[in-house]
Amino acid sequence: MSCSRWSFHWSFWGAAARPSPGGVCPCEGDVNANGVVDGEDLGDLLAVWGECSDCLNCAGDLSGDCHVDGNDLGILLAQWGACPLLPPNNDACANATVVTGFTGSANPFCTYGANTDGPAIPAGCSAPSISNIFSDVWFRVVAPITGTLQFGACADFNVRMAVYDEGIFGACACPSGIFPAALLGCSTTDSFVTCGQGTALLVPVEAGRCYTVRLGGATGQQGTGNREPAISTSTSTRPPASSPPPTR
Ligand SMILES: [Ca+2]
Ligand SMILES: [Ca+2]
Ligand SMILES: [Ca+2]
Repeated sequence: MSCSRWSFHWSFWGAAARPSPGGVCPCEGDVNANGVVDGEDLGDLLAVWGECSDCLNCAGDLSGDCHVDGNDLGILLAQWGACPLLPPNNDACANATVVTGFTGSANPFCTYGANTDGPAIPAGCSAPSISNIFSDVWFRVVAPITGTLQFGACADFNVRMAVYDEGIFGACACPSGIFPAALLGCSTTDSFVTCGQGTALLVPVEAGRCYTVRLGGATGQQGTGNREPAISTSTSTRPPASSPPPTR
């Protein structure tokens, strides 16, 4: 089990939007992700009216069709007011959010109202050592290539992270239960140049294998942030699976 701590600099990460715990997770219509749908969101939506310049990173496109138009305005107006006090959708490991993109764009997450459903962390798995990851939310990654998975997060709270292997039956699995997924590594909040409270792990991964990422906080710590998955091939190049015999 690899339990090293890793430090990086992410120049593309900005500060998280919400500074203090005790809020609510953003809801549909909450364009600026501050827990309430109001005139600020309306202004943000109208400011990007029309076709999205980036379909995957278009905050005003609430309907997900790469256009900011009357449909999105209708969604916003229907959600007007404070976002409901609901736990995040990926609060339970069984409902982990599937990660498919490995780009540099920001991917928001929120732990307000999340329960701690992951197991305790064994001593020595991070520096400084942690006993648990509280108010955890979950993500799943099926590695598209064999290489190194870098999973990082930049948050507005004291964030912690763990990465687990797939189950013994060769499928995605959670770290609790009769056949728990094995812990591969964990990390605590570190300081970064552009990220006040961030954390990251590097995990060697195999193509097609499922990995489960757990994000949470220190005791009593909840909040929002951006996660950043990245994957790269290992530095050693592998020969092709089969090479034709030389001919002359
Ligand atoms: Ca808002
Ligand atoms: Ca839309
Ligand atoms: Ca949870």
